[in-house]
Amino acid sequence: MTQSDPLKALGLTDADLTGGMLAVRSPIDGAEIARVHETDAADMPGIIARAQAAFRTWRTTPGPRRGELVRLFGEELRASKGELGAIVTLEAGKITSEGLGEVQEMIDICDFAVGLSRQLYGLTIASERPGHRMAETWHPAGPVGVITAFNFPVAPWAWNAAIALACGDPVIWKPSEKTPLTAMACLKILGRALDRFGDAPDGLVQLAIGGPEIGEALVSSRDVPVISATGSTRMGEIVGPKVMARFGKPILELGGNNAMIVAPSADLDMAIRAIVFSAVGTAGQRCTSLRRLIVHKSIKDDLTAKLVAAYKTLPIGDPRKEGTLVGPLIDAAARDNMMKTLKDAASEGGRVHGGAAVTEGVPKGGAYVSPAIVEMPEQTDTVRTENFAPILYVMGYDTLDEAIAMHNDVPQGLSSCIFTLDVREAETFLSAAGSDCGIANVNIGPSGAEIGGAFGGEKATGGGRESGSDAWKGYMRRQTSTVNYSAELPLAQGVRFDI
Ligand code: UN1
Repeated sequence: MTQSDPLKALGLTDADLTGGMLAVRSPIDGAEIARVHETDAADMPGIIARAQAAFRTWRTTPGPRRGELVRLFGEELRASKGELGAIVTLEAGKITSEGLGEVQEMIDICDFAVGLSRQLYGLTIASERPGHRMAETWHPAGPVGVITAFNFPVAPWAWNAAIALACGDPVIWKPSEKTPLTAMACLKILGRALDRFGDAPDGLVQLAIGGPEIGEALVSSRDVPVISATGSTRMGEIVGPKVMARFGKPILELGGNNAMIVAPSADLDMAIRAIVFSAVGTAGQRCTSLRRLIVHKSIKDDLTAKLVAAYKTLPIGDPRKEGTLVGPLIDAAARDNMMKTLKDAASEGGRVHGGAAVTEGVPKGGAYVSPAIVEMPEQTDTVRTENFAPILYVMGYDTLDEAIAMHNDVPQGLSSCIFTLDVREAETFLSAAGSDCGIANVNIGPSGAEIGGAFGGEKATGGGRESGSDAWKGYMRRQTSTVNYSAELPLAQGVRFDI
């Protein structure tokens, strides 16, 4: 298969792939695969106006009919899963199975959103006044700006888009500049669903490709009431306050610094499998990747030795090749950053295993590395900083209280887990005094969450929730209404105002 095959198969034309200013490189070998056209920042007001016009029609289209569009999109995604997964691999460097898994996550959220389109439930509330009925109703919020990152180029967009569409909101998508092709391919697939759907308004889902000025246009527009942004904490620190300053609703999914506590009773074979997948999968470039291992001192040396041995057998290389488990980092800058971080950790007393650039047996031009394990004497500032690379810090603990304190003593609060067979330890970890993260697991690694739950985290992770549970409420506006069906006009709180 040539590199352009899946792109062409999904309907991307030479005009889409050539003649633009934005060079797209595959992390597999650094080769340029396309030059795409960026959106002119001057066009953003028009794009936002089109989304507003689409909103006026879409908000009154019945929810189940909106769900029908999402159902068709899910069908089209099923039909194009192989090609879209291949583009994720080509553009983000994920191994084939993870590229396909990301598309599956899109399909899953479509299924969820189809059901949701018939379940945008409100409440009836007991009124204190006789002959009155109180209710809470959810209405579409308006255009949703979705800003996504390179590491999951399509699934987080789909979490937002499928839910937003079911909720009655148009979508404007600004993908990472590193992964515009997956975004363009998604719009082609969605286009097929829109054709079959028939009467969706123009401009229901629009793509805006480009740099910070595109994001800025979305973030600062009062006509884009919801901004859902995935990326670094630094990005969220800029986006969040700007959206709030104009009273928009930010949904932020930012950095993670996810840990696993391994207790003395843990099933170590299972823990090792979970650790390796979470720390090394996606070359450590998930926001849910395992970055810190907090291990009971009685088993620390044994577990570390087993992990170091397991890391030595990891197949590193071309992510398209059957059997590869570690593909490339996104680019050379990510590799340089990893190497610098390892030096910093070593200078803080860390003992580094692995963590070298790999040039043999891998495609030339890609940034391949051997994943690193770093034994740390304590949780230092370097450990507290998220590094988007396969670096796993190992630290020891004596008591569970100490482990939980260390666990929570980082700025981020996305995902977390404990491996233990002791129900007291497991429940303590999940309790109000346990993990402070948005996601907390027992005997499962921190990555690879299903779409049915709300996804997101606390503290520097931004507090946003996307995907399942009642995250849909973030895409709607809440209306409390009281209807008086009596012939009296009693006032609340017993207030008297007789005229
Ligand atoms: C991300 O890295 O931004 O839980 C999303 C997971 C995936 C999503 C990760 N379902 O690892």
